[in-house]
Amino acid sequence: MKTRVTELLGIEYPVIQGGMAWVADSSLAGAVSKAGGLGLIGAANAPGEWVREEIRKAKAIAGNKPVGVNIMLLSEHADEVAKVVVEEGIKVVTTGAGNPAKYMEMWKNAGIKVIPVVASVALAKLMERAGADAVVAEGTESGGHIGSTTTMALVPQVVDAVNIPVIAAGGIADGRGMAAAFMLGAEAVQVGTRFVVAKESNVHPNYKERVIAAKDIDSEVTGTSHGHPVRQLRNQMTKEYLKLEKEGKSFEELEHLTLGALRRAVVDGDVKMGTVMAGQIAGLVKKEETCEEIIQDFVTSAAKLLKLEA
Ligand code: TUI
Repeated sequence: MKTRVTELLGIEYPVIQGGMAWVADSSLAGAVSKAGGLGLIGAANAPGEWVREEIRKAKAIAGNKPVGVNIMLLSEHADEVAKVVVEEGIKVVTTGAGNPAKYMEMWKNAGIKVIPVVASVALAKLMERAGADAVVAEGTESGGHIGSTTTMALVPQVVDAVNIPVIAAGGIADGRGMAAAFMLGAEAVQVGTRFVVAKESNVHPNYKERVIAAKDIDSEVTGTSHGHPVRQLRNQMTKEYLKLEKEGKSFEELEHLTLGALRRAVVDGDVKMGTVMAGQIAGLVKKEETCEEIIQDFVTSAAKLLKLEA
């Protein structure tokens, strides 16, 4: 399964782990990279020094294989983290929730491969012109902060609009989804939800159980009214939030429900009032497995469907 993405990143399999806030730590990222995919530390809202420590721990797990960092551009620490990745010799950076153009020159000068996550053709084209090495085209099926176009519609349109390789994300949790993404022109997949329940994932057992119990129709999108739509699994918090949102409450009046809520779910296991971010494909995720088992399942099944050598 050699593609331009495996060549660009120096990885064995075209499977990239999503840079999930509070979830994608050194344990998960190190294990994904060790298993031949690309593991990413999710910097989210964390300070630079936390990211530095996690990079070092992940490298110790992954050995000589590459580990990347995902930078969430809405973070107040984004400038600091952008420098930490250079100082720590990181070779791959993905970005989310914004336009990373202002960091591009610094990263390119440091030999970093830059892969912005985009939810539209317009941003994909802008990123190619700014020097991106690839893009992740992320459909609205994804968990967390999302755009509005589906993976099925977004991926081929981005593929036709740019010459750099495209990585598909959103709604992909097994080899069938991976094979479908390749048929749309993608050269790798980014996977989030299935890695949330990996053995090496440190999320609270309640969070894993909630993902494993999820059905196809169990996700909701909150925050649409103030321009930051976030997909998560339905619970008491989303019910209260959506009711208030429907009543036209302001961002300030809603904020108390979501402040620190991802941490409450991931770390404390409060899956009733916490934010349980997961994609629409959660219903397909049925068991806890090691990252190696997950990646091997993806590639053997996709290769069979695509009639390739695994
Ligand atoms: O970033 C993600 N997923 C995320 S970030 C996150 S933390 C967060 N929590 C609450 C509110 C906001 C963030 C949880 N999940 N995926 C990549 C992604 N990027 N999806 C959509 C976008 C995106 C959206 C708008 C990228 C750029 C953009 O506008 C570009 C511009 O020009 O500003």
